[in-house]
Amino acid sequence: MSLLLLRETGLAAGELSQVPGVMTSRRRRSGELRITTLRYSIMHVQHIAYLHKQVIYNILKVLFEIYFPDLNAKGVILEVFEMFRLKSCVDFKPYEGESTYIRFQKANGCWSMVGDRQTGQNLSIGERCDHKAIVEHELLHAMGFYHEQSRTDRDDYVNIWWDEILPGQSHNFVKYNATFISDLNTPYDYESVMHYEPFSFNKNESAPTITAKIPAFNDIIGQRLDFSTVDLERLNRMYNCSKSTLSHCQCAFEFANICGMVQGTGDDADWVHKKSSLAGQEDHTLLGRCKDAGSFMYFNTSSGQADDMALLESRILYPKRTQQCLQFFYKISGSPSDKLVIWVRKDNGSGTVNTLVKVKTFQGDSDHNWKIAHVTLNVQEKFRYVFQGLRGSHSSSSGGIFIDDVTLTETPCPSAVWLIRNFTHILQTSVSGSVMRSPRFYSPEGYGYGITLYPHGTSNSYFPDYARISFHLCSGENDDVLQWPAENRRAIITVLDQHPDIRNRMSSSRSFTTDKNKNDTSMWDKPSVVGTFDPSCNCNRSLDWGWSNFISHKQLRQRNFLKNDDLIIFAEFKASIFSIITPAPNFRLMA
Ligand SMILES: [Ca+2]
Ligand SMILES: [Ca+2]
Ligand SMILES: [Ca+2]
Ligand SMILES: [Zn+2]
Repeated sequence: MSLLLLRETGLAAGELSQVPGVMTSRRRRSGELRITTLRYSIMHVQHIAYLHKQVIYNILKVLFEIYFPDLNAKGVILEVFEMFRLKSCVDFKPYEGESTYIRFQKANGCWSMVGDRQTGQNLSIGERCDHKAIVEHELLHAMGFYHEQSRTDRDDYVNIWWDEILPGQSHNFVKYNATFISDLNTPYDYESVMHYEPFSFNKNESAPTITAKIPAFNDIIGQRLDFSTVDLERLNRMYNCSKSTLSHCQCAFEFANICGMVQGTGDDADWVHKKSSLAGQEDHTLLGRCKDAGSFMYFNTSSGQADDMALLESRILYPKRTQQCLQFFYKISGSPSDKLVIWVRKDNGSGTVNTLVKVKTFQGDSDHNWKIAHVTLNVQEKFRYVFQGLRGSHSSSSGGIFIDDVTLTETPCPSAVWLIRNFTHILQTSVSGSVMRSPRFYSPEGYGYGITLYPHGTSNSYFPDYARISFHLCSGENDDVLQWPAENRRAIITVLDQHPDIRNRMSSSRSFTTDKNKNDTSMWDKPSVVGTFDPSCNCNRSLDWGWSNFISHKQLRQRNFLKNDDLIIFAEFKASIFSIITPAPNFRLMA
């Protein structure tokens, strides 16, 4: 992987004057998409009749208004449905004439009614509301949840500064008594996605309207990453969920039963369930930080014969969808000729799961650190996934193969993964304007693209305490047959929270849809024409478009964003599915 770390002077990213061949002194708007996580309008119609306690349906009927005008918001809404399916038993289906449903609109602001009104009810994802956590917040309202600061016991946890609240907005800070709402036996949660941030509906820019009684939590309240653990506990309690809609399984190997995995027989050796011990022998879940905890699976390649192998097989799994993603962390510390091979064991028609199909091979190299891996499985019947450790033929190994934090989901694997090591060091040694560019990735359609990361923002950034992360197109081998400009495609960038339990991950995710009317006209044209040559990818890179406040340095240090000091960024660039569907007049577009 080639990283370019250099200091740019003077220009904000995305300015036209960076483009070779375009002589312009006009300073156009920079590549700026400022998601207003700090201040966005939420309007709530409060209906006393609809209780926090009230369960609506586990399957919510949803209707996108005809010609819902925002392709990106639609994409975000569909992704949020998947988050609910992954993290709860709530599901969504298109509206088919039911008497009660949610009608998504692009109205003024981000807002929802609270609870089921037993009729078609509106939920607005307005301008700049097309953000994962904001859609989650509004949907939780529709499912019966009020704001966290509306809890009966909130005065034990926060101060409300009534004089600082904008006129007409004080209803957003109302507290309800226990006969009206229930806390579902969960504690007050500063981290809830339903909590306001200090500067919500404030009159004066410098005066907060709500502050935490423990000042340190002022940095936490108002997070808009994802559901908190307690948000999910409540959602799953209220909707009586015993498991999620989408099946998933995971294993951190912290318990002796190793999640029901079994040792292969007829092989040469076994995988060993090992506890973190010496330096270089730590697991990935806890990185050796907790005494007497932190385990992983290990195949020793330092002894034995060439081509010796050991199989570790999952319990039998029953897929609901036809595509799965196996994500895991691995480390090969032995010989570069050691291999980790992923297989699937399927039913060969006899009713037993015994036919092996090879899916992907990971080869050892000189990098003896933990790496993240993704393997797409396309299984439709009961199966096991299998880890095969294979000792190299000419190995002079003093180590082995490590596996930890395995997750299987029925959602697509990310199409691009950028792993940046030693990020704390990068933050310490870079300055405003320092820039790193990812390798070139290819989208499923064949577009080349990359991610630009400014650890301290551009040199003139309003947000020096934030990392700017943005998207750019790269010239590539398919450019002659692709459609240009590359419009109506969604770019999605996710900074991964590396929590071992996927349900507790609060990753930071943002997206936009390419639109030549919103950006500089040449932005999505062929990078070979409008881009600048970069030897690190041996390709042309176009101007980047993204977020100067993608993630704050404070936030990066919280949770598991910098686990093992690795920053992991996922990216997608895909056709917006809605742009393909051209509905006839009076045809209801549903999704
Ligand atoms: Ca572990
Ligand atoms: Ca064995
Ligand atoms: Ca053998
Ligand atoms: Zn709200």
